[in-house]
Formats: sequence, C-alpha cells, structure tokens
Amino acid sequence: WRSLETYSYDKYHSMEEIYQWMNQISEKYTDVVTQHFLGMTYETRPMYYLKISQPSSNPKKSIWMDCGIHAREWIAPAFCQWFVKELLQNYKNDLRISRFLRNLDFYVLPVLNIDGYIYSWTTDRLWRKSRSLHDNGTCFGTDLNRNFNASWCSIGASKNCQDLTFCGTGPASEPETKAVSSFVESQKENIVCFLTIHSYGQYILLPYGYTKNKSSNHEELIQVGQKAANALKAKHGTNYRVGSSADILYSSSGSSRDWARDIGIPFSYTFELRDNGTYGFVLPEAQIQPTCEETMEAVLSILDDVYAKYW
Ligand code: PAY
Ligand code: ZN
Repeated sequence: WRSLETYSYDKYHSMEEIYQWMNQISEKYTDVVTQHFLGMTYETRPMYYLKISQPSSNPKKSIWMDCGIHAREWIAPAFCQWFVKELLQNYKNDLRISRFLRNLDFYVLPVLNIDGYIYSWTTDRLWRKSRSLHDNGTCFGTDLNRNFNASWCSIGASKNCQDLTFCGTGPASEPETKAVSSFVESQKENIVCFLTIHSYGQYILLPYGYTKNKSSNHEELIQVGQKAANALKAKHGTNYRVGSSADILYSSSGSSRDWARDIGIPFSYTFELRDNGTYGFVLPEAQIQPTCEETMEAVLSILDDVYAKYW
C-alpha cells in the first residue's frame, strides 16, 4: 500500500509494515495522534506507542492497551491497529467515541514483543516468547507475560529457559517488560484501565492468575466484564467466558494484568480473542474483521463503564 487510505485492516501485517503504518497515522492525524519512544527490545529495535489525545483543558484519565506480547498471536496486533483506526475515523461523528476522546487519553502499543513477532513471521510461526539469549546461548526467549513483578515465578511459570513459560532471570529482567513497566508506573495516577490483548480461547480474564484470592473490586470487574462479553456476543454471536485467570483458565504468575492491578490500576483485563481451538493462533484472515468488530464492542462497553464511574 502507499497511503493510509488503502491499508488493509483485514490482513496481517509484517513488523515493517506496522512501523510504516504508525508513521503514517501520526502524520495524517497530527492533531490527535503522536508517536512516542517507549524503549528498545532485546535485539535493539525501537518500541513505539501511539498516544491518542485531543487537546483539552479538563483533566483526563488514561487507558492503556497493548497487543502482541506473545509473538504467535497475530490477531492481537491486528486488533490494536483496528482499534486505533476506529477511534480516528469516528471521533468527530460518533457521539460515544467523541465523548471518550474529550475525556480520555489512549496509549496503544501495537506490538509489545517485536523481536518475537518478527521471528514468527520469518522462522517459526508458533513462536511465543521474546528472543533474549540464556544459558550461554543454549536457549532463546522469555515469556514476557511471566516476567512482570507480580508474585514473579511463584506458580504457572518456569525457571528453565527451554520452557514456553520461562519467567526470565528476575522480575522485569527483560527490556520489553522494563519499558512497559516503567511507563505504566510513571502514568499510574492517570491510567484507570489496562487492557492486554492475546489469543486464543475467547475469554475476558481479570485478576488474579497468581492466586485464587479475589481483588478488592472483584465483583465490579466481573460485572463490567460480563457486560462486555454480552456486547461482544450481540455482534456476531461469539461466546466468551468471564472470570479470574486462576478460576477459569489456569494459574500463572508474573502477568502484566496482575501487575497492573497490583500497582493500583482499578480495571485490568486480559482479552483472549478468537478462536476456540479450530485454527488457534493461525486464525484465518477472513476472521480478522468479525473478530475486531466484536472485540471493539466489548472494549467500548468497558470504556462506557469506566467513563460512567469517573464522570
Ligand atoms: O493469567 O492472564 C493469564 C494468562 C493468559 C495467557 C498466558 O499468558 O498464558 C493465556 C495464553 C496466552 O494467550 O498466552 C493462552 C494461549 C492459548 C496459550 O498459549 O496457551
Ligand atoms: Zn498470549
């Protein structure tokens, strides 16, 4: 493609294309989108997030969304791009989105695990982890969703670097984890909602994964999550389950969602997008559009509730 007008949001894009897309989108919408450097990956590629923000004098709250913490979950970066596109195409006409943009800033990181994403395009489609070297070069990759400082490596994670859920050498040992943690930590007074997008399984997961204990606003998280799942289902009939990770999926420590809740961000969710296992990580491109459409409904529903709570 040459210009943004012909960018296909119903196709998967290489990292090179996503970098270009970020440049183009921040050039086209200079008044609302800015691109910011977040940090470097292990293989020294720059990580950028998009800030979507309308100038305003009233104090705003912020929303964080990251996609692609796991390399093989290609539908996740596709959704982050879809989400940005929807906000930008609609903030002038759509009442709901314009109300959000007047009162909320959005931080969107389209691909968190850039090194892994590239590796899954070039070498191993089912690669999950980052690409950091361990044990004198005998194994590669940390599971970045086990590397956050939330009961690090206590359960559902491995200290063996050969494993898919290798937790790294310490809490936030990986540069990608550090970059996200320090930014979110620096903004935690403003961030009211933390959304991290994965696939697959069709779940809306809430804290915690590292314990069966409930977070202090558990009931509210369930209600808001269930309402989002209903909105999602209303679009194309897709069924999602809602609950804490430890209750409805499995136990895991060091996830970004648990970490975000622990530093005080009230609404913290992991989305596991389509499908239910038929195609798994290799979701056909024909499903990108319906998946993004329904997920958009769920996210907007969560934003409605977050908004209602603060305004
Ligand atoms: O507690 O949030 C949690 C765990 C969520 C995901 C994880 O990091 O393990 C769940 C898996 C994922 O998206 O990475 C699910 C997929 C199907 C997998 O690789 O097992
Ligand atoms: Zn994942």
